[in-house]
Amino acid sequence: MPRTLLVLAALTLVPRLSAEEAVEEKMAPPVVAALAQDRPVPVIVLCRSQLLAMPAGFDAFCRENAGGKRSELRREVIAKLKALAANGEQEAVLKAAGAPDGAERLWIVNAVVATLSPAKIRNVAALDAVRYVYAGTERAPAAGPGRVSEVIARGKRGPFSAEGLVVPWNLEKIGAVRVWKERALAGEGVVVAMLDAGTNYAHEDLRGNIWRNPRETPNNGKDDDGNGYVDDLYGYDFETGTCEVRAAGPQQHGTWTAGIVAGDGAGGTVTGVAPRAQLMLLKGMSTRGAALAIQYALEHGADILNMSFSIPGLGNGRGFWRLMSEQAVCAGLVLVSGCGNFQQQQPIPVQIRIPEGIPCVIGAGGLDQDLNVPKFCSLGPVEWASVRFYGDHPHPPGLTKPDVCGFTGPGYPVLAAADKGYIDPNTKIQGNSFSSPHISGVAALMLSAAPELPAWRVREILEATAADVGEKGKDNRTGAGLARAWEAVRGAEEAVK
Ligand SMILES: [Ca+2]
Ligand SMILES: [Ca+2]
Ligand SMILES: [Ca+2]
Repeated sequence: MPRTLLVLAALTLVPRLSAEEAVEEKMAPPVVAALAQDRPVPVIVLCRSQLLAMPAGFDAFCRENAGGKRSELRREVIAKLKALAANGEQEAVLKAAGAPDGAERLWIVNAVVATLSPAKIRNVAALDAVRYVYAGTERAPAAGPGRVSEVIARGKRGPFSAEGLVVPWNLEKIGAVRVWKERALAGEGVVVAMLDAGTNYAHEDLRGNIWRNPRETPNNGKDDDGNGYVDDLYGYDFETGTCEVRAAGPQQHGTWTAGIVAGDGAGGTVTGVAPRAQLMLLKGMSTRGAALAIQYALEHGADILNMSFSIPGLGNGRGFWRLMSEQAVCAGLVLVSGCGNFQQQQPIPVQIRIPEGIPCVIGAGGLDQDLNVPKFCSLGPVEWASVRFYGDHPHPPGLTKPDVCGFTGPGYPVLAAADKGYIDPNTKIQGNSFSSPHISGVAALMLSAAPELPAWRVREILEATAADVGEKGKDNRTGAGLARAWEAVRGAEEAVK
């Protein structure tokens, strides 16, 4: 048979999608389901052009930039991402959507967040400029100015010393104490962004370490630095559209996690792995909130993003998170997330969720004081075979997670909700929300020693220097084992020599 006829024969065998089916193929199943209900739906529209190919682009980028400097990568990658976001595809989306109120253009991924009617979603999905329409979770809040409740005076800080302070076992066992003492490193020059539920920045053990937006005048009702956010002094709450990021009430998740990163012992007990790191305070734990938070963190100089939360059931939306995370890591942001507390509630391979199940996100598993895995800790592996545009890591065997372990508690003090004091002994509060800031703290010590270390190397070095636990080698209960700050700092220094 002549070659052309063979090709024609092959073509006729492929079932042809109708135009309508082809458009629906570009929508996540929850979006398709919502179309039938004839009401506006929050969506995230993924445009055609992206920095990284899915799934292989991230590993290729890391290989090509193995000798890169983190500060240069940040500048270059942000510039490339912003150029992609301005290439006309987002304009085409907004036009096809009828310029909807409240639409937000992103650049960390070339995408548009909007709430659209079914007819407009069909218009948008039909565009060549659109690769996929993910389900969104919320409408953009009507931004209110808000106020920060206290403007903390900045004092000069001397070098960190734990002399005369109580230092709990978890900081000793993870190796932080040795790094402070022998290397005089405590996270100096490193900004850790906390994407959490609000933090009591007035706590005496945190207030010396709260990051401040240097070009924003607080509480004047103006966006002084022109970044789109009014009075964002310590960070921003992307969920409610206000600058106030202080936690209220007795359950202060964000105060506990912040304390484990950088509690400096001003009240007598050191709680933080990196007591001279600075904390940028961000809120917004949805897909939209996290995208805006990551953009903010990158543009305002954060080095690490701690995410002590976990989102189930995102379906193909996991792919959006993975692309966003990979592009953020390329731009020099170290991403850390606790592996969750769902061992007895959900099956493998979905116990470890988003963001901690993403390959480039450092998934922090948990150990107790005796290096046993508490029975609530989520276990790996994680599958990616079902996720649109990725399709790698089929289960079994899946992607091995966690990556490395911190301590879940209880048994060490955490910060009290009031402006001073500790919950000590900490007999009840525990979880992988606490494992994560241990790892963020160790990462802060590493970047304090080696600021130009590319972000993806942090996970590799943490794993290579961890103390193996349980089954030999990296395993699905404890990852590479317990993080060791001293060895990780040395590894980071070695890597940038
Ligand atoms: Ca501002
Ligand atoms: Ca202002
Ligand atoms: Ca092991």
